[in-house]
Amino acid sequence: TACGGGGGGGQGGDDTIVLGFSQVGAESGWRTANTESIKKAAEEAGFELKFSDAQQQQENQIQAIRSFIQQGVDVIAFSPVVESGWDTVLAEAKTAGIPVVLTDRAVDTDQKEVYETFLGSDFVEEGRKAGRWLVEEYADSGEDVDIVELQGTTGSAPAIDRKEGFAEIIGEDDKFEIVASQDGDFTRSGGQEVMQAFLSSHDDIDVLYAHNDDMALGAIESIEAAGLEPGEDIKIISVDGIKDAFQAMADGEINVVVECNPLIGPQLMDLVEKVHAGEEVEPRVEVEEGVFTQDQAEEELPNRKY
Ligand code: GYE
Repeated sequence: TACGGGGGGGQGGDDTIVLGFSQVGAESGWRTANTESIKKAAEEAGFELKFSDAQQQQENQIQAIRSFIQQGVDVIAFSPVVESGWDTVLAEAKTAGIPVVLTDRAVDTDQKEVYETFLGSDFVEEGRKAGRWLVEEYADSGEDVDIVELQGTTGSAPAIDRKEGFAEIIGEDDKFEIVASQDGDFTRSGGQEVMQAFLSSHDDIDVLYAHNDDMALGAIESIEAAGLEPGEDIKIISVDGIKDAFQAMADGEINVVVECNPLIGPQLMDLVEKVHAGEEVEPRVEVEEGVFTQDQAEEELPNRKY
């Protein structure tokens, strides 16, 4: 009857909540922190967690969800790698009577009531915050500002929304132009390779907007390799706020980071418990986040938890 010590492998009693979680992958510092937060919070909540890593492939996620359904877990949660293509498997979970909670990334569906709630950030707003910083930074300049954009995984909610929010704000002034925009898959190597290609086809890049820190950090290597100074010759805006990006900001290499908080494990477990108990939950639960610039980086660095 002891309910402590979830890590020991012994299955809890009948009332232990079994949660199946399908994670996107391990593509970024953000994702690693997110996974740790979820595992720790599940353990603290006394849930049995079945965790599956999809290695950024939708097929793997669909397979994992089907296997959770087969095993008859109590609740399924997942962070969908891309927005579309979920209708069938979500309908299967619904038919099986297993509630689904979306975390971090949203899905695009017309189906009604196929998931209980979505816990995550407002990615459009993150893109707007990035755009607002840029507009302010170049407020006194009459010259054209040539921007390159490193997009996150094609078809993923954060890539679609961060692009949209940013474009909405910079679109208010003609001097801003996105001269190239490409998928770097949210990874350091992706950022490095795509930035290298951008640099070889464009001579006058003023700004890099990267949809996450890992791509920005990869891009910094290519900018340096091209004999340019990141943060000076090319201003860099990125999203997430991992420690390495704060270090790069403190070193003057990244100019601004829009925060996206991955530490959503405790909020997720809370929602899982509620939907399991059949309680009403809000259809959308948001995460709080800020914007940080170089002058705050040094001071904020010791406070960063991811
Ligand atoms: O920004 C990126 C990660 O979905 C918000 O995924 C998440 C994004 C995050 O790979 O670093």
